[in-house]
Amino acid sequence: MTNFKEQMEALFRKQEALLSRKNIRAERGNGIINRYKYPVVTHDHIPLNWRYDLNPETNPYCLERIGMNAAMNAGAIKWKGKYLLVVRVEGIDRKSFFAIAESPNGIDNFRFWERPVALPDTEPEETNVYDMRLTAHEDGWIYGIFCSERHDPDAAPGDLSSAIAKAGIVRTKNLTDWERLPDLQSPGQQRNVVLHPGFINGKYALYTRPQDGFIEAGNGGGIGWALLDDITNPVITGETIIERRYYHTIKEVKNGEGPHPIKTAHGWLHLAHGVRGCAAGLRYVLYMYMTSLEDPAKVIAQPAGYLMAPQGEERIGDVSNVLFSNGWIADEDGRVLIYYASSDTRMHVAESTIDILVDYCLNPPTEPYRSAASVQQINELIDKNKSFTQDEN
Ligand code: BGC
Ligand code: BMA
Repeated sequence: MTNFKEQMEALFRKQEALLSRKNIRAERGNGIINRYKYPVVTHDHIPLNWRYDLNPETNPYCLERIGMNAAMNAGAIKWKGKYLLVVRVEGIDRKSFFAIAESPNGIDNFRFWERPVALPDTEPEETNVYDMRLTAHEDGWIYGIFCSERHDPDAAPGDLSSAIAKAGIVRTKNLTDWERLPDLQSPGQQRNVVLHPGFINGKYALYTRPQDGFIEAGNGGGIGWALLDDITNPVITGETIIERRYYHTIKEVKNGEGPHPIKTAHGWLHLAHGVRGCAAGLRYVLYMYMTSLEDPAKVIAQPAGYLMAPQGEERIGDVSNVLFSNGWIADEDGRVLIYYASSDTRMHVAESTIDILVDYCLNPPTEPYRSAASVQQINELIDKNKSFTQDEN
């Protein structure tokens, strides 16, 4: 009791050491991306005054009063020279909410703003919100599209798991005051909805992920594309699938758009997640594809397989074997910072450049769909390499 002050000071010191720790670039791997050693945001980064009662009178044992479980699936934006993540923070009560963490360099020193995001509470049935994608749109607003989840009113009595996932839409000019627009109206359920940054023939354009049920993509088939006349009355009237799922690939069970695509001289770079089922449950990896500059819904490049899969400590967490990304930042100097969460638990950063990611998308062989074709691809590379292979004697 008497050492409240010391205990609290120790907590603040420990947190400050974590917050100010310099991140370290991992050794060069495959050349495409470079991971950084330390997670950039974790539940330990959540400000102590959101969790502890700092008054020794009312908290004599110096206990944490509101526990935090995870900091994950963050949207990202560079704003006024700072790198911002709109983090999905999840409490020990399993409710998630959004909170902005800011870094001066994008790779370390992320600190949360004073309070969580004040998301307008317009839907009494809305139980959980998560996975916001940020888009600074050509119309001058910054939009956030997130998943809004509620219990399925038609669930059988006693079924407390069936839920309905919809896309909620907010917008802001200063990332502090948020205006909530009506939820996206779509024939089925939606998760992973992302706003394209520019107008397409004068319309707002969305990457969607229609799904039959709460978990199953079912006939939903993949990443969709839909145009909206009016974002303040967001009704999907037509939706085409542009990036499909396939048997025996990394996206056999589900896939979904990550953050909004990045424009390059060669086309739009897309980051997405692919899911397959296995004995250990679902496995989420990150993959890339490109669409054409003239038509951002037309796929022009699909390197085979994943860009990043859970590795080392990333493999373990609340929902193990998951990498998920809904945020990246393309810097003015061509650097790309990929923010990704591992196993629904913590946020990391990996680094690349526009040039490398474009080269990566355009040059590797495309999905072979069959083992025999994979072997053929390898043999072609060996043949091509013959005159370059180093002497082995
Ligand atoms: C969880 C999400 C998850 C989804 C589907 C939701 O209740 O909050 O993290 O992606 O269920 O499993
Ligand atoms: C969901 C996603 C994420 C999550 C993933 C793995 O479908 O929307 O929220 O990271 O599953 O649990």
